[in-house]
Amino acid sequence: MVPHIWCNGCGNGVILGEFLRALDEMSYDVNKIVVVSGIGCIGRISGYTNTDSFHTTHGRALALAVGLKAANPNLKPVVMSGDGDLFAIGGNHFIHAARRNVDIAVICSNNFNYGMTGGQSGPTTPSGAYTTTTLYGNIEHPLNLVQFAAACGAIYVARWTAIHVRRIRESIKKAINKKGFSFVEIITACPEEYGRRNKIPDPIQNMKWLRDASIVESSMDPKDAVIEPDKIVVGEFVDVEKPEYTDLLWGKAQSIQVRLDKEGKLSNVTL
Ligand SMILES: Cc1ncc(C[n+]2csc(CCOP(=O)(O)OP(=O)(O)O)c2C)c(N)n1
Ligand SMILES: [Mg+2]
Repeated sequence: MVPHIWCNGCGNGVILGEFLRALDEMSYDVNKIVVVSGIGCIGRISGYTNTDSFHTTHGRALALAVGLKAANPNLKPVVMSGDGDLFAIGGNHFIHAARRNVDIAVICSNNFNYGMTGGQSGPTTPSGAYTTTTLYGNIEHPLNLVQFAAACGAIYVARWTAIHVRRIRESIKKAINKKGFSFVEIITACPEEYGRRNKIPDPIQNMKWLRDASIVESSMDPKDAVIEPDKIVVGEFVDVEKPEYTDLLWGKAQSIQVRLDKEGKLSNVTL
């Protein structure tokens, strides 16, 4: 299957490489990992991993992963999919898998558009950006995936760009090791579809943009993790523990309520 199908300058190869390096360094039992992807350029990733893997229908990667985990809690589904797949057609599945805290590591390649189908706008396309469906500039407000994942209840939330290779690897390791719903957003360049229409057609120019715009702000409130034309806040934003859905389902954990005290600290109360 190698060389892969992704374009020059696309960050998907970086995601694949760092995922494989993470598994290798963790000495993780790959028989327990199931790579589940949706449809789109990044969706092809499930074909490149020597694990059990599913290239599912558009938007349904998380639905399939939840089913896998509920039926066989010994497995660790790793969902790798795109901004369009996870947050447009699949947005509803994201909300409820995160809310239920199902033990799944979600790695999202956010290239701000539907790369595979010719560069249409999607839920993360920045306001004013040009795409094949926003010829006069995007009039919509984009979804901030870090804020969204945190609000839905993810227990680990991080954002990096495709130039933060070592940070991506460490975050993927954390996401796989956490028992619950983890979310790692990776901003990836898409020179061919997004870059070409937004005055950054060259792969190197794209990488420089990601480098110059990124500001590492770990432990920042997710609501402040903005993405602006010249500023992409990256880092780890959520890292908490909560009972996991399939443990509750199979009677291995007790339900707890997470409460916010007057100083704004989270505390757990067993019900
Ligand atoms: C039900 C259905 N609707 C639409 C499509 C067409 N389609 C294929 S990929 C895609 C968007 C993928 O975008 P994203 O998830 O951001 O992945 P990328 O290609 O950017 O990596 C769409 C709309 C489809 N395959 N199935
Ligand atoms: Mg995309």
